[in-house]
Amino acid sequence: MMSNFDGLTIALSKGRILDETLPLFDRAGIRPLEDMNKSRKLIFQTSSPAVRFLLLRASDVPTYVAHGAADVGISGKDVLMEYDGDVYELLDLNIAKCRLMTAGVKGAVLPKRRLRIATKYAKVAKDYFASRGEQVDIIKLYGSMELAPLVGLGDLIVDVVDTGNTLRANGLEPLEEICQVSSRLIANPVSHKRKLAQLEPILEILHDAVKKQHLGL
Ligand code: PRT
Ligand code: MG
Repeated sequence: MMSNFDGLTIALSKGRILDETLPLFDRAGIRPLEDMNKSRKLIFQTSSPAVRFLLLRASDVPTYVAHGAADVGISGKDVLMEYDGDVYELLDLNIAKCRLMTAGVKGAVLPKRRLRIATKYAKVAKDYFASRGEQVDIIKLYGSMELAPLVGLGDLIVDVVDTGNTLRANGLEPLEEICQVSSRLIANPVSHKRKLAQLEPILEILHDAVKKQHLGL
């Protein structure tokens, strides 16, 4: 149906990123033609015939962009740090902010042996502990990390934390901050060259919208 679409394809994900991104694109005059939160569709036409949105799992956005199935996309820095493929990071949108942190059972004393880290952020966790000269064993998970240390799966977790309420509700405490996280506009390197004329005005408006949003305007 849209296979010969030659405009700009933008990959987004449901939830926080969509909720905080749509107002930014709105400022650029780009609005989906139907409610992306209610529809079951995965491809959305917008008020600009030259722009369409894809709705993906957050962790799949860099994959679509790296392979050129989407020209640009919006991804959390946490997701990008785990991703191996080739994408350009064009703009820090300063949205969906949180922190990557280590966390453990409240008050627990860590064992002296090599630590086991339960996380979906295997690469981030490995690099973080290696940078401190600590060898750890990574236990790869895909979600609900808060559960793991409560039932003896791992000594610590590495996860993104916003308010910390989820950790507290599960008897965990945040320990160390690994880095700050926000969402980034990423691009396929070839699209970035080939579609620059189309991309540049949108980039400029987004850049401006981020600045204004930051100043509360
Ligand atoms: O949920 P799904 O498996 O589809 O994918 P996802 O979890 O990667 O997507 P989504 O939409 O939950 O997150 C998208 C991006 O939002 C992440 O990649 C982060 O960059 C960013 N972000 C910002 C967050 C949070 N804040 C956040 N709080 N992502 C997840 N959380 C989780 C947190 O881990 C905790 O379990 O939300 C829960 C509530 O956080 P607290 O600390 O406020 O309790
Ligand atoms: Mg989630």
